[in-house]
Amino acid sequence: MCIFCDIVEGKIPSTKVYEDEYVIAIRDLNPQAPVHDLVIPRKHFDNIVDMAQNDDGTYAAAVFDAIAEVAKVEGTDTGFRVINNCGADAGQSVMHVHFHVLGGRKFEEKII
Ligand code: DGP
Repeated sequence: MCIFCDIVEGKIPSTKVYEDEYVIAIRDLNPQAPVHDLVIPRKHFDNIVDMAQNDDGTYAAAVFDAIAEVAKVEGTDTGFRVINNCGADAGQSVMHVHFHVLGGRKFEEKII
């Protein structure tokens, strides 16, 4: 069972801000900034390593396009931050690869 597969399939409700053939983007349940969306490939990959090994580049390209679209749709395209937590030690809590798009405020120069 995977929460994000269920969201992709519409079994769990979410607020979608963007979708195409390969990815969806939804508002994060627990936002850390005025804009906090998650770009999620429709196909299940556990994390970036799984995606790098098993995607021919289609989903990776779609993720980048979607990130740019989300920033535009959310009105934060003059500055935003993209975060991926890869693996438990990095704080990944949902084991379906996803990319946090954060914006709507100025961030510090320090990344963490
Ligand atoms: P990470 O820690 O990188 O695996 O981030 C998981 C994010 O997913 C976290 O910020 C909260 C969010 N999240 C978890 N469950 C749900 C859900 O059911 N709906 C939505 N919209 N977000 C969720």
